[in-house]
Order: sequence, then C-alpha cells, then structure tokens
Amino acid sequence: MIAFHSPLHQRHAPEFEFFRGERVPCFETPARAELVRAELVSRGHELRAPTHDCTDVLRLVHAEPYLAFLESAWAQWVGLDPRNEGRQPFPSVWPVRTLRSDVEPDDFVARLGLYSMDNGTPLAAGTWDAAKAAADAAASAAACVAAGTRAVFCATRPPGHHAGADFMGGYCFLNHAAVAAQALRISGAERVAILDVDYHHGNGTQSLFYRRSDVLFVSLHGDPRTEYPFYLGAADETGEGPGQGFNLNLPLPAGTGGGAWLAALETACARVAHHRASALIVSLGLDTRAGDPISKFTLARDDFARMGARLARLSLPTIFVLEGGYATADLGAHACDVLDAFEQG
Ligand code: SP5
Ligand code: ZN
Repeated sequence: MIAFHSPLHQRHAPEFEFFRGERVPCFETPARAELVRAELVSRGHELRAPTHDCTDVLRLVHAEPYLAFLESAWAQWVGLDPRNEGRQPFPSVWPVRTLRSDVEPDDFVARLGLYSMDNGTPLAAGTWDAAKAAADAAASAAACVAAGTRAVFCATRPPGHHAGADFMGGYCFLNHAAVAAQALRISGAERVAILDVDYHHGNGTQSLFYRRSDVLFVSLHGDPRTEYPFYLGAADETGEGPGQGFNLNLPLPAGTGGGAWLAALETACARVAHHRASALIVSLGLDTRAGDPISKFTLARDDFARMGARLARLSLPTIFVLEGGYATADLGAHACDVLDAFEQG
C-alpha cells in the first residue's frame, strides 16, 4: 500500500503533559510514527513524502483566525520571553458558557484557551510543521484515491480527530481525516464516509460535518460518560438540519473486548454501505488494543487483521489516517495488520 509520511512529524516533540495532577512524559511521542514507518518498510509498503499542499482545503476545514494563531503560536510564545524556548505553554482558562468567545484577547495564554478544548494538548516548536505535513499527507492521499488508487495510508502524527474548526485538543491540532474528506469532495466525490475506530470519540470530525449530508460520520468509541472527550459522542447525536441522520455514534463501555467491538463494527459498516459513498476515510486509532496505557478496550492482536478484512469487504477506495494508539512497541504491527488484511481481503 502507498503510505505517506514526512520527517517533519518528528518535530512535534513536547516533553510532558499533565496526568493525575502530575507532569508525565507525553503519551503521543515522535517514536510512534517512526515505529509505524519502520514496520511499513519491513513489510514492503511504499513510503512517499506528501505531494500536495493542503492550504486551500485547510481553509475550508478550519477557521482562519485559528489557523493564523496555530501557525505563529510558538513564535508568539517565545516572543514573550526567550526563556520560553525551554517551556511548554498550557491553557489555564477557557470561555465556557456565559463567557465571550468572539473576541481574541491580547494575552497569549488566554488566546491559547480560546483555541483549546483541554490542557492535554501541549504545543512545541515544531507542532505546526508536523501537523501541516500530516494535513498535506491527507490531501496527497485524497489525490491518489481521486486518481484511482484503491487504498492509501497516512502514517502521520500528531493525530487529528479531536481538532474542530477553531480548536485543538486531545493531542490534535489539524483534522487530517476532515482534510481528506473535503479534498475528495472537491475532486468530485459526491458522497464520502468517515469511519472512526479510535478508542476516543472523534468530536472534532463529528462537529465539522454535523450539519452535512455529503460526509457521513460513523464512530465506535469508549462511552463518553466515562471516557475522554466526555462532552460529545453519545448515541443520540444523529446530525442536525441537512445532516440529520448522517452521524452515527456507537459508544461502548470501557472494558469492551474484540467480540462486542467487531459486532459494533458490523453495524458501522452496514451504515457506511447504505451511504453509497464513493470513498471511505478510516480514522485509524490503534488505542483499542488491550494494554493501551490510556484506553480501556481489550482488543487482541488478531482483531486488527479482522478489522482490516471487514473494511475491505466494503469495496471502497479507502484512506487510512493514523490517529491514537499509545502501546507504542506494537503500534507498527497493529497498523500493518489492518492494512495487510485489507489488501488481502
Ligand atoms: C488521538 C487520541 O487518542 N487522543 C486521546 C487524548 C486523550 N487525552 C486524555 C488523556 C487522559 C488519560 N486518562 C486516562 C486514565 C487512565 N487511568
Ligand atoms: Zn484515541
């Protein structure tokens, strides 16, 4: 399978995040994409650097002020104090209900809060370069599929599915799956489906397409009553206005194993098939594996090949986009098990 990857992904390298009130090393590390890249090479997949600049598509997915903030955020942070070069910025205040979110404060940390959904998404010097390269990979993958390629994988990081029109969150900055979907629409696909199999609900992707019927969003994830991102992902979220009926959430309890997960995948695939899409985008989170350090499903190694085989039976041109997955040592194996089974299916 063709796999897009850039050395720029390594440049997003924050050191720590907060976990249970303490600083801990980031779960979302440069090593993740490197290990996936290495496994792709060893299994004979074809690696390519991104070929397309996604800028025009990015403007249709994300709000201009958010893009402007994100692109210059690190320079602004260091501009406040040269010693900030060795410090990570975190938001500490957010415009929740009753507060205004239509005015950009001058204060940097206040603006960071305006454009963040959590304090768990650290920014670093190379964040923009890494995320932009991942969005370029998504646009490049869409170009491949539009030209007739059966399947493409974006071996990219940071992940993207928690990022919305004007906010970052959940280790995500730019929504690459949404970029791929929008790029496919521009290149002539009338209907596109996004299937999100990450452990965490893809709140950003859902929100971007919630009022649209051309892009179906289907997600299997940990029940938000107990799992991140908590405030979106319930089964009664079915779309709004013209998008009514084009959003399907299948929340599953923490502890769900391969059998129940694959049964839910069957329901998800039936909905995708019904959409009669001309292409599929899979938000491929691999944090569903038993033992993932921040997630609570218990899929076994073999379940990833089963996933790939089932997705192949949809018989759709498919773009896989890497999302989460923090059991880093097995990440490449899990990704390639999905892709290899897909290609054999
Ligand atoms: C792309 C993706 O997978 N993002 C996930 C972001 C999750 N951020 C919240 C992490 C908090 C972990 N809490 C886990 C408690 C385990 N005992
Ligand atoms: Zn996740």
